[in-house]
Order: sequence, then C-alpha cells, then structure tokens
Amino acid sequence: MAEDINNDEKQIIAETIVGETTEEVVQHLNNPVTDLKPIVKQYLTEVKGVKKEGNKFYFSDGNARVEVRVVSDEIIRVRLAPHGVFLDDFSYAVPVVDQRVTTFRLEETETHYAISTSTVTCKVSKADFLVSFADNTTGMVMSEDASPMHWEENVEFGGYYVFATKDCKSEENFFGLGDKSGNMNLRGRKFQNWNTDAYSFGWDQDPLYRTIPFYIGIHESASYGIFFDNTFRSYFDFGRENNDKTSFWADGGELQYYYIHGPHMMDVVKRYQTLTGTHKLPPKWALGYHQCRWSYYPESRVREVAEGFRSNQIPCDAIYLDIDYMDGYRCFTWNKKYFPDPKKMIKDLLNIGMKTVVMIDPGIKVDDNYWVFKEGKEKNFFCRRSDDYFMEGHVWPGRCQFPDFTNPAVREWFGGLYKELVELGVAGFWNDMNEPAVFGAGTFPNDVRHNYEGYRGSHRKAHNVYGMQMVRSTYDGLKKLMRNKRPFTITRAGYSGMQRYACVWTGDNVATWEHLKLGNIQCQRMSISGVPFCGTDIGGFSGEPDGELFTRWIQLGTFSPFMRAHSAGDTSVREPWSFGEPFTSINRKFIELRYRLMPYIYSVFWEHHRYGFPILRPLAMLEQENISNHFRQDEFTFGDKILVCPVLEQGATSRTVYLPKGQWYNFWTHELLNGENEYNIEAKLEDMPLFVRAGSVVPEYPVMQYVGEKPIDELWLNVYYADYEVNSFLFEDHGDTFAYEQDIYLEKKFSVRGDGKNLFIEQTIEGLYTPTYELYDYNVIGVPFKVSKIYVDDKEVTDFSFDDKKRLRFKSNKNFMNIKIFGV
Ligand code: MIG
Repeated sequence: MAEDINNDEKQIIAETIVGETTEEVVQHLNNPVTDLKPIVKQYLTEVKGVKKEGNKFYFSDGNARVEVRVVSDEIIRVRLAPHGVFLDDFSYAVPVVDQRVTTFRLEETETHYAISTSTVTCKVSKADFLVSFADNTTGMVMSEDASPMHWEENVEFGGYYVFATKDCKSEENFFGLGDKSGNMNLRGRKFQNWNTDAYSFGWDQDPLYRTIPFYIGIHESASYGIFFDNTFRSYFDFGRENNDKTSFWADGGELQYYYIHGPHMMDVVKRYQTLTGTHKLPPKWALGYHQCRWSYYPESRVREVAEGFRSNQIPCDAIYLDIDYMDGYRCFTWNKKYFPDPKKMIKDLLNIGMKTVVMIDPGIKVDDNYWVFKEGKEKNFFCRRSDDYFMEGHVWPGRCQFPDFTNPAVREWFGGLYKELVELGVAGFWNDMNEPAVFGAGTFPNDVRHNYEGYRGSHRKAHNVYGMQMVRSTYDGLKKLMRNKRPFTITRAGYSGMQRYACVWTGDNVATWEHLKLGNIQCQRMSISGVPFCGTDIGGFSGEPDGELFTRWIQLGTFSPFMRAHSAGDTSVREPWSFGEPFTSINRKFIELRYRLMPYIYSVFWEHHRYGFPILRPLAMLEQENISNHFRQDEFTFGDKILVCPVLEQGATSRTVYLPKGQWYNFWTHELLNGENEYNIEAKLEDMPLFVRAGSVVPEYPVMQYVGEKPIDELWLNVYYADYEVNSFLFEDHGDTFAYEQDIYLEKKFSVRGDGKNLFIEQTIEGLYTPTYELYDYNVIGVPFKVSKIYVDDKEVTDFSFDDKKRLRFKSNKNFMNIKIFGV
C-alpha cells in the first residue's frame, strides 16, 4: 500500500499531520506496517542534580543532560544532550563563545535552580525541567519553556529531531529570521530554513536563499532574542499551530540556542552581532551605484554601457560580468571571443572610474582538459556521496562536480584560484548558485558527505553553510591576494555569520510593485538579522518594469546598503537612462544623492562594523514601545539620522508617513515637523519623502561620477538645528585598505545643542588619519534666531551669511573643538 504513494503525496499527507515532521511521516509511509516502531517524542523529566564547571552548569534528569553556559552578562546558552553526550562544540556562526562576564551565581530553592548574571536570571524548574529567562531589574519573564525540551530518534540517519517549545505571550510580536519573504512581523507564521534557489519567489514563499535562525520577540515593550545555532533544516513557529506557543526545531544536530537579552531591540541585535561578527568595512567604492545584467557581453557592449554612464553624467562605480564572460561557464576562464583582452578592457574601464565585478559559481565542469577540474580531482576536493561516488549534478557548464567548501584545505585552494582575476584587475567577486543549486534535483541529496572542519557531516548538516563557506573561501583568498586591500564579495546563499565574509542581494525578484514592497521589507529584515549590507535587484530581475516602477526602485535603492540594478537576459535593456525623460533625470538626481551622502553612508557602515548597529532600522526598532509600529513596515532610518519613506504604490503622488519621536526636517523643503504624528507628504515621481532628525550633522560630498573622482577641498556639513542635544558621527579614512585596523582613521563626534537663542556645536576627534581638506563649510538649517556673533574656539568669525534658503553659511577649521553661535 505505502509503496503506491509518491513523494508529493507523502509531502501532502505529512503536512496535514500537525506537529509531526515531514520526515517522520514519510518514514511511517515508507515502512511496512509490521516494521513500524511507535515514534515517540521524549521529554526531559525531573531535574536530579546540577554540577558547575566554570561558567557552565550541567543539569541532569538521570539520562539526558542540559548545559547552561553564561556567555556574557546578557547572553546565556542552552544545550541539550538526549542521552548525556553532547555533540562536538563547533559552530560556523560563532567563532568564540565566551565573552566578558562580570559576575554570576547559582541559587537553589525548593522548586528551582536559578543562575543569575548582573542582568538576567535563568531558572530551571526542578519538577518539570522548564527553562526561563527573566530581567533582573523588572523581574519580567522574557522567555519561558511551555514544555520541556524534547527529541525524537531518527532511525534513518541517526541522531535526533530536536524541539523547543516556548510560551508565546498574547501581545507578543516577532521579528528577524533574515531572509524571509512576506510581512516584517512574523507572528502567526511558520518558517523553514533550507537554502533554496527561489527564482521569482512569491510574497509568502518559504524558504528562500539564506538561513538565519535568529529571532527577536517583543512583549510589554521589552525585547529579547533567540539564536538557534543549528545548521540542519530547521523550523520556527510563531504562534501559528498554537496561538500561545512559539517553537523551533530541527531535523538533526543539537538543540542549542542562545538567549540574548534586550530590553531594547537594538541591544538584542548588537549582542547577536557580538556572537556572529559584524561586516568589515567595505571598500568605499562598493557603496556607490553598481550596474549589472545577465549578461553584458561582448566587450564592446560592456564599454558602451560604462561610457553611457559617463556621457549621461550618471554616477556609477562598478559594472558586472555575469556568467557569459566565462569559457563555457568554466569558472576562472574567459570567453576569448567575447573578451579577447580582458586586461586592457578592465584597465580602460578603470580609467573612467569603473570597476569590474565578475561571477564565480560553485559547479566545476567535469572536463579533464580543464585545469580547475583536474586540480580538484587530483586533490580529492570534490564532494562525494555516501557510497563514495562523486556528487554530480547539472548546472550552467553541464555536468559538474562541487568543491567541499567545508574543508579548510579546499577553501584555501579555491581562494587561491582568484589569483589571475585579481592580477587582471578585477575588483569584486560575486558568488551565485551556492545554496548549492542544481538543475532538476534542486540541490545535493542528503547523503553527500562533507568534511565540516574535520567534524564530518552529511549534506543535511552542511547544506545551509555551504554557500557561506564558499564565499568565506573567496573572501579569505582575496584578502591574501589583494594584500592590504579590502575585498568586495557578494553571496547569494549564507548562514548566520556570513556577514563576516560578504554582502548579499535578495536574489531573483520580479519587476512588480509587490516586489518593490517586499524588497523594502527584506532589506530591513536582513539588517536587523545581522546581515546589514544587503540590496535588491533594482528594477526587478525578471519581468519588465515601466519607467515609473524603475524610478521608484532607484529611489528605494538609494537607501539600500547595497545599490545595484540587475536584470535577467531575456528582458529589455535596463540602464538608468533606458526609459527616457523624465525618468533619466530623476534617476540621476537620486543616484547623485547617493554620492552626495557618501560620507554619511560610509560613517553608518563604520558604526555597524565597530559597534554592531544595524544600517537600516525599522520603525519597530526605533519605537518598540509603540505597538502600532510593530506593523508599520514601509519606513526605516538609514543610520539614525535619515528617515526614508519610499513610495511603493503605482501612480502615487503623496504618501502617509509616521514620524518617530523628536523633530524632523523635511529633507527637500526644510520644513520642521513634530514626531509621534502621521503626515500626508507630497511624493511626486521626482520626490521620495525623506526626513532628517533635528540636531543632526549630515556631511555631504560634491556630486562625483565615481567614488574618489575628486579630492575633497572643504567638507560640507549640514547642521540641522534642534532645541535639544544630538550627537552625530563622521568616519573618515583611506577608503580601501585595512589601515583602519591600525587606528589609521578619524572618528569624529559632533554634538549639536540649541536653546532657542543660541546654538553650540562641539567636536571630538579620535584616530590618526589626515583628511585632504582643511576647512568645514557649514550649512545650518532651521536657525530660529537672528545671528549676532559666531565664535570658533573663542575666536570670532565675521564672515557669515544667510543664503536664499535661509541657511546660515560660514566656515571653520576642521579641528575646531567648539563653536558658539549667539543670537541677538
Ligand atoms: O540560474 O548567472 O540569482 O542574479 O544573473 C540563474 C545568472 C543563475 C541566478 C542569479 C542571477 C544571475 C543568474 N543566476
């Protein structure tokens, strides 16, 4: 009977049985009834005792063991060993577990054990082994088990399916999980993590390309995070199956998670980044506008597009070569017919300020005359199946084998293969198809074996980290090859911690208004999930945008950390001037704005790298105490000074915006508006509503056609008057080396404080870099009083004026410490 059911039907049956994994049901169906052992979930029972070893506490119920480890004052890790033996303590996401802990202690009462740090208390109830986490100051329980941790034997592969079920409070909302589709708030939904090539994904499609098993819960105005560091196929349910339960589980590996304390969402994200790392400072040119297409070829077409930017006077820093630059899609080769002299082309492009970025895929063509394949084969670097056959699958080059990037020796080898491309002058590298994607089959079968850093594993365990380890190999290889230059790398697939090696794009989206909305949410979600350097294919990868949609997408993209237009090969041309007027001029205006804001954007990246701040901050993060913000998903701040309200509706000429607490200047009109209000703001096609927080200092560069085109003679500082004190940052350095790791940079802090009659600006400077300019050129917006005198470090400045827009203009030395602007 069971044999008559095909896999699709099994899937359907599996999905209708609530609370059981698909695998479990498929297994039921595969086994003749006589073989069926009852499948039982086993739960922790009663705590029999506890043992302390340094910062680790081991609880036992006589059989299973649980480790509770104090990672920092605000982070606690929990692990479960069903029969007492913990798995190897290795993680691709978290290179170093232990952080600084000031103090912690264990207390025992009649009913429970309590481990407390200076901030959090983790309780384990004796009778039923329930684990909870509470805030020491408020006493509020942030997260607690609804049932004891449980597991179920996996008879086919060994190991266990592992489960955790926690309370879901009635007013609780959920955010994070990185690469997910649909609404930002995750409450009421169920998700799966299994890196998938999701061409033209839909609004609620799941899973997508990347796995970030990290979420943030918010209830009663306080946030906490859970990072379930498990690379197997994993699942999250936020009150979907059961309105008052949140659960997460995986098809194998260990039940291992970090509780990350808030109480602010920003604290949770920053602490998650202390575990998994931040993005390194990208080369500054990578923050410019990039132009991509599948594919620009031959060489004459590449030159034509590059020159098109210069003749149209539209700034651009990079042009991309998609797979067609290769010889029969063989990685690290060139199609000599299309590109007879890549070195000369790349050099000529550089001469007009245009960098070249190329794609590299994981599939290596099976071809004994192809050096990469030969080397990989000789070194035994390709993945094998359980019975020792090579893992073979079809991708662009035809029949391929795939390097096992979870083997450090393979990564070292593959990273070195970029040598020739680097010598040719290629500036950036784009790793695609690394879910890994295989035509037909989708991905590798489960039985493929991986080295997994010597800890070994099947593809079930390595699948979700394969892409991350590929781009790690790319990044590390480039870092060596490029000496002290910062590599620029992009990856499609990844796992938590991928931000240490690459930026990402959201994959194959579609040229529709729905996808514009979705891309806006996706970038914000990635940003608060530890992967801040993210962008969408501007214009939509497949399908045809009209001029309006493309322009609205350029406007959103101006404030995407990664700004790149890309399109599939079967679509019409898609450069910023392809749609004619008025679109070309508006696209130019916004791409120019990106370059004008470059010193601000670069400083925001520094704040992320150094301090772990996300780059895009959704309203839910800005004002988590305001529950309606948990559902407002179409506005965000870029850094904390610029509020971006993209226009996402076709034909819109205005839109409603919500301004958070404080006062905000309309970026275009300089009108000052009070926060905690909604406004209807004009948003004709040439405008996208943008606001600047009162009290900000926003540095600005002159428009350039590419990063570094002109030296900065005087740095323009836009100061937005406020009746209260606000701090701003400015980061400056060489822009493309690692000298910042040796303190060769400047981190400047400006504090701006007005009192209705006077305005005070102070500056502190840290670091060792010397900028090219001597003077700041001020542009003070919103001064509410008539100016009588200006002093810079107590020396009077007589040369000041108000321009036609009522902006106060004067200059100062770049090293000033304080400025006093007095009213009459
Ligand atoms: O099977 O290289 O997402 O950006 O242009 C498609 C061709 C392979 C998918 C990527 C897309 C890229 C395309 N690639």
